[in-house]
Amino acid sequence: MIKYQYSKLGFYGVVMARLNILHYPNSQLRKSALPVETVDDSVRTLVADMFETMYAAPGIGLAATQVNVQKRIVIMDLSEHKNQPQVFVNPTILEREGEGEMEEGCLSVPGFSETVRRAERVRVSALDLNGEPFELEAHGLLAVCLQHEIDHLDGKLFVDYLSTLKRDRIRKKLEKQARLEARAA
Ligand code: GNR
Ligand code: NI
Repeated sequence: MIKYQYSKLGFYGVVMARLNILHYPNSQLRKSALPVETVDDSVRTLVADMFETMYAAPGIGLAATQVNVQKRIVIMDLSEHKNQPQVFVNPTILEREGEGEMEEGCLSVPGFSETVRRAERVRVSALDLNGEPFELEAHGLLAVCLQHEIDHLDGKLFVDYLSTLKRDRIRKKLEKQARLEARAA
């Protein structure tokens, strides 16, 4: 179904742009994204560019916040062959159940991964790329990824679940990295 959306949109043959991914501690990552009012071509173009960006990174999920767009849009592809794109516009967690831990990484926190505790199962509502509402029950990696991405839309990062000590260490290393990159540019 999603593959259909993907090809129906004509993502193939369209010029897609690779977007810049913001890195922690960039303050833009702390903004709360606004709901999408209409799923129109501008949203579909953004989604296509987000896929280009996510696949190139490479990553398994991406929130619009990470590419400096304050809209409630999340994309994901958890498949081995990167052929199962999933899109969630205005995603909302309706229910959470249980608890689980998983090692998480983030394209906005490059080079670091830490264990994070989240709900084991979630029920999520969202709109698809035609603006049609759908609901989905998720567990495992999909549940983790949905919570991780929806956190991004609320200005939250996985480092927020870590101790201050760990978070500050990561922040200082990435600040230094950003300084070096700014000097090289
Ligand atoms: O690519 C990603 N991998 C990942 C692994 C474990 C838990 C969450 C993720 S999401 C991450 C991409 C990303 O930063 N999405 O916001
Ligand atoms: Ni992330």
